[in-house]
Amino acid sequence: MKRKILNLLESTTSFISGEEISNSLGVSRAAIWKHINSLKLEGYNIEGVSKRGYRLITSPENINLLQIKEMLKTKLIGNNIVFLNETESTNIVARDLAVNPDADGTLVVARTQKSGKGRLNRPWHSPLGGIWLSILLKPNLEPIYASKITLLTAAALSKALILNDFHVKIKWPNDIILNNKKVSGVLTEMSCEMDKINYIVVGVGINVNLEEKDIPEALGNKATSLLLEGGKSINENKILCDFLYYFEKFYFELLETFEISSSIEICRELSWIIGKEISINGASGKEQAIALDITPLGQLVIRTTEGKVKTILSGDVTLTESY
Ligand code: BT5
Repeated sequence: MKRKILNLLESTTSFISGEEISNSLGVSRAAIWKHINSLKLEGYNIEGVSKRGYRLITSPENINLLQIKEMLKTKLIGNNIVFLNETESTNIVARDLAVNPDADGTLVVARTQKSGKGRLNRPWHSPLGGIWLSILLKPNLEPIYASKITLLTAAALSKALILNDFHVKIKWPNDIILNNKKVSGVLTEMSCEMDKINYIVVGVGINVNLEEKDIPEALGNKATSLLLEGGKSINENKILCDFLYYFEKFYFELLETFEISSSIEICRELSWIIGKEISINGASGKEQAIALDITPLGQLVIRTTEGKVKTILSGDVTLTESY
């Protein structure tokens, strides 16, 4: 019976009255109430409003603070968690927390973002069903290390997704690609002085349980989700905690050695662009090139159409043939 009630709730985003459930399943209102309470204990977030009925808001697979706290295996990242149903952008929330002296490692997670952002202020679509998070860091490092944090984040995302059987690729420097479509992106923002980082905010978006209807048409053939590629819904809390585990591991490696060797190895091994013709929009404008390698410092090595070999610190890459 519990499953039947759940089927009804899952069939709509609106309220279903107790009477409707009772009539269609032939059970008493008291029995419905009992089953709804038991579903809530299993992690289903069900809203009950008198005279309107019940409405399913989220399933246990969706982000929820309780499960994150249970599964998190990190030492620093997520010691403080700010959990929000909705916000403009988790990166903005994290940035505003940076004045707090104990904020190092704070994790901000939101179920939805109204103005999620990508690099260069491009919009980031953030409906329910994704992981939208920001990590606030206050490392004792020089600003030059900030771009390494983007790469180690991409490496950690890949490790976590591969652990969960999604064979992703990395599009240097900040995209995670699954079956030739973008499934995740990283936005690293920083406040610094000449020789000192004040704080870094690492923003990560992962399309986990987004359905086709959740992806705007304009992104249709460029974006995908774990649900769409794997054919079943995935526990968002597990993906988030697996990611944070690897993120912390690679971040500590940077703090201890000032290098990100393990992450670079992963970025090279899983590169979606090495050996391919690309178009790169970087500091020196747009160029056609072949991506050759990623250096130990995390720069992209390219050979331009004029045959010049160069290293690029950051830029926007597209594959010339398809992407
Ligand atoms: C990124 O930028 O890929 C960085 C995305 C970071 C998002 C996270 S969510 C939590 C945190 N809070 C924020 O406000 N942001 C971070 P970029 O490489 O510039 O890619 C942006 C482009 O990706 C857009 O112009 C769209 O074409 C595309 N896009 C937008 N939403 C998408 C989505 N959900 N999935 C895949 N592609 C998307």
